[in-house]
Amino acid sequence: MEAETGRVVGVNGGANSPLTDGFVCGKVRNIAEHMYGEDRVLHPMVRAGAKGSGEFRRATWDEALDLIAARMRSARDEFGGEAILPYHYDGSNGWLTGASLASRFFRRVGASRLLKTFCAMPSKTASTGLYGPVPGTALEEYEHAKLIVLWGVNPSATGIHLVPIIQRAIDRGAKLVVVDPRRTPLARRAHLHLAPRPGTDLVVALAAIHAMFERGHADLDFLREHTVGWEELRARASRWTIDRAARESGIPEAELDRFVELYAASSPAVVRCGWGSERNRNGGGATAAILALPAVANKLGVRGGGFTMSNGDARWGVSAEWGIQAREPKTRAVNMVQLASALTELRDPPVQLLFVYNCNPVATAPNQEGVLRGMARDDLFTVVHEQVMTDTARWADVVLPATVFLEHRELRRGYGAMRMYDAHAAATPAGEARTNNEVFGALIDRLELGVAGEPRTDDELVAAMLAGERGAEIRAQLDAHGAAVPLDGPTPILFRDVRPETGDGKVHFVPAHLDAEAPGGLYHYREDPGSAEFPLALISPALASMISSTFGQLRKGEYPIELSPADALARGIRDGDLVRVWNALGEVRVAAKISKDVRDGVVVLPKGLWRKHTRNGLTSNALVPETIADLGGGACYNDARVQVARA
Ligand SMILES: Nc1nc2c(c(=O)[nH]1)N[C@H]1C(S)=C(S)[C@@H](COP(=O)(O)OP(=O)(O)OC[C@H]3O[C@@H](n4cnc5c(=O)[nH]c(N)nc54)[C@H](O)[C@@H]3O)O[C@H]1N2
Ligand SMILES: Nc1nc2c(c(=O)[nH]1)N[C@H]1C(S)=C(S)[C@@H](COP(=O)(O)OP(=O)(O)OC[C@H]3O[C@@H](n4cnc5c(=O)[nH]c(N)nc54)[C@H](O)[C@@H]3O)O[C@H]1N2
Ligand SMILES: [Mo]
Repeated sequence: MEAETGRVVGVNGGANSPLTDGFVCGKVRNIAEHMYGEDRVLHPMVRAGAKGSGEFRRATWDEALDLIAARMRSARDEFGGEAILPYHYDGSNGWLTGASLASRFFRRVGASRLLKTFCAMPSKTASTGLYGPVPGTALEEYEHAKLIVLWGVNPSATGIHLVPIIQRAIDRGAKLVVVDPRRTPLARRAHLHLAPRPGTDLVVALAAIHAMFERGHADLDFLREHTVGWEELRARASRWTIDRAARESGIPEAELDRFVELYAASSPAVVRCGWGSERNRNGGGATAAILALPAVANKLGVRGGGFTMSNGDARWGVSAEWGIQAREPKTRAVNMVQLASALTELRDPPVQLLFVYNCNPVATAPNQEGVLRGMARDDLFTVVHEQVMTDTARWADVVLPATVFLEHRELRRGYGAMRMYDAHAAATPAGEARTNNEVFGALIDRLELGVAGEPRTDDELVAAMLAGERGAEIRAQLDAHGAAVPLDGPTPILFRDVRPETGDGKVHFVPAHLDAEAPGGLYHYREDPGSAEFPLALISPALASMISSTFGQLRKGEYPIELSPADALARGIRDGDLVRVWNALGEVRVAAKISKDVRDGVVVLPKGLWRKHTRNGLTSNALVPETIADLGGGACYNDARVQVARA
């Protein structure tokens, strides 16, 4: 990183991560455009025109914070603390800007609690249910695999550092299987590409499990010694014969067969499970079944085998909570997926004050028109702390300028790599931008919620989070190498170096709490929500050029919806035609792009688009229901079912 006179002039990859290995993706290489572009929010602003008009007047920090504090007090006095709703996801934030003083503040105010369910909740609930909080196979280790299965994940866009590792494994003779309704760049290189109908991964994985048992590929000795509930899993999977799963998923029987035999015969075999398979009504059960497979066939305990989900579950021995120092109150919980309903329907008390930070819900939350109706409420006071003028910030009563990661300190863990970094600010904040902790620290003072002696500055917070002997060890690693590794090292192997953290050290295939939570029980399959009226599955995968909606302001022009040649032909749609895409929730107008990479019955409009990227100012989320997944309250982005016609 080069910082001259406090301004970022360029960004290059660092050498202290063997995973990234000096390489930095295009999005981040262009960070200066994000930091110094015309959409950057440079000073506090108070709404001057109608809600959503984007008309603001400049204010001082004191004026803005006083106004917010006054509205907080009046909301709390009149309606109670639960009338205040914090709204954030913290997707790319670390321990300092993700929680810390914001959590302390909202807990002490007695605000409604936000269930952070945009992403990874079904898969995390499933993986920790089966294995406990254990790390998955380190991505560096994939080089040693003989078979790599990419299930509902598209590393070419979302985790670019895995791509050269996969290529090296292929060069050494490894086979690649991709499970994805789209022909992704790696699906093109794969030896086998299974293209399921969205939301059917559960039956695909259960059919593979069933076949493993039927064909003698299950490791019964391992199952008896190291697992609980395998007979129940076997019984539940038995419904899903290969031919039945083939019919439900739309994958040819012969391909499912080939997958089963390839997986059974290969070792080391590793499954990289992604998030494409979790964002639907069956997402939790799907992840559970996908992650059960490596235990049924016993692909564990060897280098380059096993599975990876999120690697955030590595054991660090320190906690972000240590910086918060405020007990979580038992106030009302609001699922962030259901923001539209929360703003338009919730009573006792209604949401009176919405505080958005680290998040752009107008672009990223389901039921977009519902969210917009909620944001338009005259009696709602909305604060948005943002780096750039997003679709959400436009609807605010007060916009506060936020620092970009190069302008503040951050303690962060990798999403893929099992490493922790303590990144110091490399640039002076643009304009009057302040960090999350500066903002929430000031609000703690204004509402007199502070306790003398507790950590307040970023330095104090980091010291609190890295307290104790283990913290000192991490500190020493950070100082010496620029990165720290988890307690079990950077590449622990499950069933060799670590055991499942389930209490008895065994894999639990049908944990009681998951079985109770999932409608119909764990591994119960819920039918496709499509109908004759709305038969097409709309999926919204990630774009390589953005991180969810982040950097969307830099993207010029409209974005097309992709559909298969057969689906286009059946509707008389030609490439480039303007189409309407609609269902009972809403309608989006965009150009059509005919693509052989999309399977029939599926249409694709990426996640994170801004309103300016479509003809009518609505994006895929205008078509996404507020329904939740079987586990973890997760979003069902890929359960949107639509019809498409020429406009
Ligand atoms: N460049 C970039 N990188 C990112 C992000 C980004 O927006 N841009 N987002 C970050 C975040 S927040 C996350 S959560 C991760 C997500 O990382 P990924 O999980 O890789 O991302 P997605 O694009 O959501 O989904 C992956 C694939 O799942 C497929 N898919 C959709 N529905 C189904 C299904 O029902 N079954 C199966 N098997 N596949 C399905 C999609 O076609 C897509 O190719 O990436 C992170 N990295
Ligand atoms: N249709 C559809 N929608 C989706 C998905 C999908 O698959 N389909 N996927 C979902 C997924 S995986 C995720 S993770 C969510 C993510 O959705 P969001 O949580 O809304 O994340 P982003 O779109 O990245 O927006 C984050 C915002 O926070 C701001 N920000 C970043 N750092 C800071 C900071 O330090 N302080 C403050 N105050 N602000 C900061 C950025 O400028 C940016 O505008 O989107 C979800 N939305
Ligand atoms: Mo995500």
